[in-house]
Amino acid sequence: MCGIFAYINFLVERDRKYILNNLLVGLSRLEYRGYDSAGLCIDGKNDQEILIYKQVGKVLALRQKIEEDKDLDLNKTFLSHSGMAHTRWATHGVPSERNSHPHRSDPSNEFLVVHNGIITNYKELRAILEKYGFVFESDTDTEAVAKLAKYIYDSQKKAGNPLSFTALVKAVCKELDGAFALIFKSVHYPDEMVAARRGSPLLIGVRTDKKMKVDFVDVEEVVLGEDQVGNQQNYRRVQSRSFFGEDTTPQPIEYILASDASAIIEHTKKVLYLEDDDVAHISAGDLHIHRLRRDDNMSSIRTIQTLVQELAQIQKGNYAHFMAKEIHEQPESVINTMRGRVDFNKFSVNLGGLRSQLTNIRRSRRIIFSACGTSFHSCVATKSLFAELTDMAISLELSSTFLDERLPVYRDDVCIFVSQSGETKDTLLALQYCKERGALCVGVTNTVGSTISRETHCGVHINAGPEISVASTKAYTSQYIALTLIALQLSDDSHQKTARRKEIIEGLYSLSNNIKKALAQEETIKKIATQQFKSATSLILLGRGYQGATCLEGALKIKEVCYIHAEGIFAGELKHGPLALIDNTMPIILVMNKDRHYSDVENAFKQVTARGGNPIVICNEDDDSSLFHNMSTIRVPRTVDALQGIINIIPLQLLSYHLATQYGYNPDSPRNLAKSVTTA
Ligand code: UD2
Ligand code: GLU
Ligand code: MG
Repeated sequence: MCGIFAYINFLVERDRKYILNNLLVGLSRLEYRGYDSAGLCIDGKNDQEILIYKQVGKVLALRQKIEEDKDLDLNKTFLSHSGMAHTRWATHGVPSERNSHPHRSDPSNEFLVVHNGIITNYKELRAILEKYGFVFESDTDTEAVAKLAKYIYDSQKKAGNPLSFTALVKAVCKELDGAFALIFKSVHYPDEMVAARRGSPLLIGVRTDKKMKVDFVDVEEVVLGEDQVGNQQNYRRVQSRSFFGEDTTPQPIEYILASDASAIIEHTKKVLYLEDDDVAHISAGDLHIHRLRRDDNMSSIRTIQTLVQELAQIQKGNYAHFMAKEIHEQPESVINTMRGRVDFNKFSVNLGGLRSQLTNIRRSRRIIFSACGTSFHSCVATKSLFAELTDMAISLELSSTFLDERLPVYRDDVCIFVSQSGETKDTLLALQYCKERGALCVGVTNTVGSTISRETHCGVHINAGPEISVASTKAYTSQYIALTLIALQLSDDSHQKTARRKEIIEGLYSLSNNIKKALAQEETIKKIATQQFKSATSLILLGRGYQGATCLEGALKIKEVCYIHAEGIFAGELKHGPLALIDNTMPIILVMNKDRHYSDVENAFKQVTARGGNPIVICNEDDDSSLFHNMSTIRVPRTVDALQGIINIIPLQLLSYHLATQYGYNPDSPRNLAKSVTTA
């Protein structure tokens, strides 16, 4: 993770040289975490002017750039001042000056923001803000935060309801999804600063001679309110913690905010770790910690209400359903999963979330995967690659049966838990079971701050963005990639496997384009749904090797949203039973790729057609086999065997979507199902 450092002096006279040096040294203490660019902001000729400096590369380069600014008066002194700095590890947009932080609300720098983490709904926010006339200058998710601050500030002021800095930041944070440590600075609130966090660390150090309360006891104001049914016994805590005692005489004081204690420790040993959803306000030497939620006043602000409504509308984009939107988002979501993690020039993978545990994972005796539903299928899909690359014993357990069977788990096991929401109850219970037995627990989740993400020892966020449709689509492809990345990283100490790793990383590089090509088959697939499968009541999906998982997942999609019985079958099993089901009335999909299982699948094809079966074949674009000359085919681009399943699942997602809509079902909320299954 990259870094944030901020410094505020109050009634302690400091010259600009001191302030700048403080910020730059602070950043250099965070350098060990890795970053691709750096930036900072300080006050200009007065506190109505903010100067911003940004540079790609090292903190030293930023320092040199600032030193080259001959107009900058380094001797100018400030009795009170707030400045902030950032090292960036890009998640959205390439490392470049324009994408470096701080980001601003507008050309006159009214609001400045530094951010660690990812705002997953930035696109929707950006679309709205652009509609209101904001002109974006970067490709980052962060910029939307700065612009949103100005938008809310301006509109509340116009409505005769000017907001305090804290109230403003709260209003902004409530609209943000994802993970953040954020610091705001504004010309409207000179010498003040507001910091907020959710999911990404942030702490505050204080340097003062003033006597502090040793511990930060909650100042609890109990307000008697009415709950929704009118019972007058609903206590509400007004959560604002004051840092000091009753003495309110202004005293000289300095604050240091950072994402990591290593940058604070040389200034002070008195630090306070912010918790998730804390909002810290520093003003006139005082620090107040507020809570983001429970401030009911905010929800009555009109601008924000309209914003929320528009957000919901815009979220669906031009699609009729979230499921369609999410299927079509995949060329982009797969890139987000890899962003900042894969170096396509050096053919290497670097997962920040696993770094500290890599040696332990490599030393372990076996890997156990545990998940449910689609997440389980992503484990099935990547299992053989794990075995191939890591040479470790691999086992795969449905979370619910894991507990039913009370399987033995040992201290030298690594258990990988996969869950989109990070709240899946069965998986969470399996996690607790393995943790109690001393296994190293690794999470693969889409939701930063979720229970599984917090309870696991380490893990990887798949960064697919919010998935709203109950039927999972983009989370599957991103889980598939995240697991592939873990396997690649675990094997990067093996020279033997270099060529194989390279081949897969090349496949990852062209994945997004290949998904686009698969999506371009939509009309063909729609025709199959509306013509060939129109009255299907049952469906069989056949495949082998890597494509077994594709068939299981494709069948699950069809069950979930079309309410048709569908079954994914490993083709090697045909003759052991399922062949009895085949006749000329049974709808069949056969997945047949040019990989080492091709001839085996050819056999399955023959077995099926010999019994009157008329399968629809999902095959590669370049497959000119005469076998299925007269059959319906869905042609997809060819990629490396281990990734082919990511491409192949696209037509099946589209097929289930179009089948569901032609029956008049709403695929976003299938009957009897909930998005995240939080009951066991
Ligand atoms: C982190 C930041 C990212 C960016 C990047 C820069 C967050 C959430 N991510 O991404 O925005 O700044 O660093 O290097 O701030 N974890 C679990 N269980 C799980 C998933 C994750 O314990 O199920 C842990 C993981 O071990 C790590 C942290 O959560 O300590 C963040 O995981 P990540 O995958 O988001 O990490 P990374 O380095 O890709
Ligand atoms: N998501 C932000 C960006 O890409 C912040 C990344 C970071 O944590 O440095 O600019
Ligand atoms: Mg000042």
